[in-house]
Amino acid sequence: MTVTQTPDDLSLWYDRPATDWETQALPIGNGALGAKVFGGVASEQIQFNEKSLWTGGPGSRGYDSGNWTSPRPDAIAEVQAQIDRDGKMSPSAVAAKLGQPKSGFGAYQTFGDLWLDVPDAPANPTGYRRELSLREAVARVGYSAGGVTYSREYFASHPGGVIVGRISAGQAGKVSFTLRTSSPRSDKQVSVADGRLTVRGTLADNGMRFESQIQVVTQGGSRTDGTDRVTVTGADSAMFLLSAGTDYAGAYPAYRGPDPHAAVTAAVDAASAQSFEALRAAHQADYRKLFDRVKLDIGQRTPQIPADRLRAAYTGGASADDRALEAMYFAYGRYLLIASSREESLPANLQGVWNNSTGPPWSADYHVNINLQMNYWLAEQTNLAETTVAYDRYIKAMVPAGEKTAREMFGSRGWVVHNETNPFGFTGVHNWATAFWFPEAAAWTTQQMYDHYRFSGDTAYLRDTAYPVMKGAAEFWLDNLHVDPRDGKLVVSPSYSPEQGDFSAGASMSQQIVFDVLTNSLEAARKLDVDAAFQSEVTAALAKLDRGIRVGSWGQLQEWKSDWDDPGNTHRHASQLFALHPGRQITSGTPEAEAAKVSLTARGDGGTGWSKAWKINFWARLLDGDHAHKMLSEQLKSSTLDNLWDTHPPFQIDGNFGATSGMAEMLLQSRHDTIDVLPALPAAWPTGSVSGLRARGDVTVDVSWKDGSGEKITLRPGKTGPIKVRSAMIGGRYRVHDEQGNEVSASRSGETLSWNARAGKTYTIANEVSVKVTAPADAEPGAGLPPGPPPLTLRPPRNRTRFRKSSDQALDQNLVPPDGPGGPPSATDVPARSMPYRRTG
Ligand code: FUC
Repeated sequence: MTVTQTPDDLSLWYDRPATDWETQALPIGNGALGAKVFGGVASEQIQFNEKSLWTGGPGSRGYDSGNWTSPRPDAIAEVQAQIDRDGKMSPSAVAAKLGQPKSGFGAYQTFGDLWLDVPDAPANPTGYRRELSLREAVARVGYSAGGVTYSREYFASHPGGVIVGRISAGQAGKVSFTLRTSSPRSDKQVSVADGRLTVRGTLADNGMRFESQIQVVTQGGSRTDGTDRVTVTGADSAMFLLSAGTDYAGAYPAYRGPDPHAAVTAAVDAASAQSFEALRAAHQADYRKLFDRVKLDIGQRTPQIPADRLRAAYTGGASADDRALEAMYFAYGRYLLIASSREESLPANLQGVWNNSTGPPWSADYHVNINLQMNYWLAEQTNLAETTVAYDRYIKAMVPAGEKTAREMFGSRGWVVHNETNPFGFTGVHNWATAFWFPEAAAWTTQQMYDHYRFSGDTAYLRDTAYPVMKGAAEFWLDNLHVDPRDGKLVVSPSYSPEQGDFSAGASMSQQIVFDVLTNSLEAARKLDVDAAFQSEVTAALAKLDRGIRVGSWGQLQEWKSDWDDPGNTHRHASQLFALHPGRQITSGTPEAEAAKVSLTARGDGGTGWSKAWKINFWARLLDGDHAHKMLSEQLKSSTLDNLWDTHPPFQIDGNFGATSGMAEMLLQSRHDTIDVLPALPAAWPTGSVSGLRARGDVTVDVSWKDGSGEKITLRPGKTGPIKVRSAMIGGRYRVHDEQGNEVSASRSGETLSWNARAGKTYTIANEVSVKVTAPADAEPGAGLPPGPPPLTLRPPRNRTRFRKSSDQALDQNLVPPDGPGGPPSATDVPARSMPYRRTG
């Protein structure tokens, strides 16, 4: 049956208010501020956050950054010696030697709740709708009662630094409510003056000052200040403007800046002076500048049922509703990153920016043995590079703390951070035996920074921002690699594959991460032409480094240097596959990739939310689009809440971000020097298009496909230089032209095309297989092509034999025989098999 397509408005909507924060309330945010909207009719609840409100750190009792409180000069060497001797050591034995109780780590705190109590609220409103528009980044609540329509709109403005709400009605004088706040904290005071409610306090735990101000502005009616609330009566409409801040500053060692009062006051004053429409227009212009860059069409249409029912009815099949949920989930990942990671705030934590408690799961911190990194996998690929500014600043600010830990615990150069960290440079250890020791984390966090350079080609960024941090992470390992007595190779010891098994030397992930940081740093130093001595040191270390890639007894990619893998192990971490994703050591189509597939298959399709999300990326990198899609469907079926938040369980945002990244990897990859278009397209998305994705090398890519085959690829390079594009479509008949319709001279090898691209130009590779024949019957192939688009009606040659005999002529005309020069067409390449000749542009 053909489903009528309607424009896809990308709204999560519901037909009832939320009663649960975690699973139902809808998130808005501007990076620093976040809020969850419930949409209650009689009492609206808006829980809100400011991302730096944290207990712990300096000022908190016993805070030690996780550094050993007294020196343990031989502790690491003793563990290494025992592992050298016995091959392994239990996590509890290592934790007893190297760990210590966590002290003053702290936790991310809720700021509180804003309530709008509505007097005489209708008991049975009609037409209730609560929604979050991903296109506009606006949450809305609407209903009717007694012939009057009531509506509320909320957004978090990045340019304004405020959360804005407007309450209106279709009839004059119908807006009445009392605005008040609540909070689990006792270390605060509330005051009200001139319609402005101020909550101010000092965290008892660490002395951090915090303040929030909420200004109520009315049109018509009256506004009355209470001692801790503001009441609006009989207004035509009313607006509130909320800002919040703390005296946190991301600067070692004090982590304190100015009192937040002035900044919060200024933001609320400035917003109060503007109309709601002006505030919304500025917000949307800012948001859409980022969000609108990418559009995905996998054949979805606007769902006719609420998002919770859409999710419950989801089968993982190919119905338009299933695709609508998938497309929405993709867009939601981008929405959530924009909402929780903007330039001037901390990066997105385990819960983005949203947290309703004083003791959130895992402190809603920054876990760095997968989670923080996963939060940013989508950033470059889905054209949201600006969101990584917060990440970079955070990692950079961690370096001095990490240098101290490297010096004091390891006696080494460079910097280090372990399993998880906070906003106060917690770079040392605690003693949770299976998740406390992970010094590889620092190196892993720098991968995103190098990738930002690889995507943007921004050499100044590489020199000034990324390289110093990468170099420090590499130096740490230059000083800390250990000679493995088993084979003389350089290994990490003690080494622990997250978060299972025994400690050993040279677990695969440890080695792969060290390989990654050394390789990246060397590439960067060469590119920048700096640090010759460092380059030699890295080159020497790489020559002796155990690369952490081994195929084991059952064909698996070993997780440890010894073949300990159990085929029945379905642990959520699949750390040995780092080299496949997010690393770039394993390339598809190699024996190592086959081994990765064996391991991944054994791990199964279950796992926590983020684990499933990672598996989407793994399968995409293994070029198995159907299995990647299967993992996406597993995530949507069993790890997604009604508000489409990922659940570990409980709610953890990394799975949202990792899944969006995985979907992007299905459509476009660029881990080496080739842009791989539609590398893992699943059968469930036979026809569609995506625009605005980014490839490494500073290229923006659009692609459309039909019946599983690429139709048109458009590439917009930002830099002049060689470009290489691979697509199954290139194995068929195609034409390459620039934006003026000029043919581009490109050379083909198999399914890969290369040419010298010029910055600012637009190159299009158009599939010509499905194009109608209009050339005269006796025309030569390639003859009579019109100079510009729309192209191109190239007729398949009638006399195949003639062209086979005359390959020179064919090559002259950019036509090559099907089996040369790049070898026979691939098995998946239907157009190539059906066409006698291919055009190479
Ligand atoms: C890692 C994972 C856990 C959880 C935690 C926040 O340690 O192993 O599953 O996601 O981070």
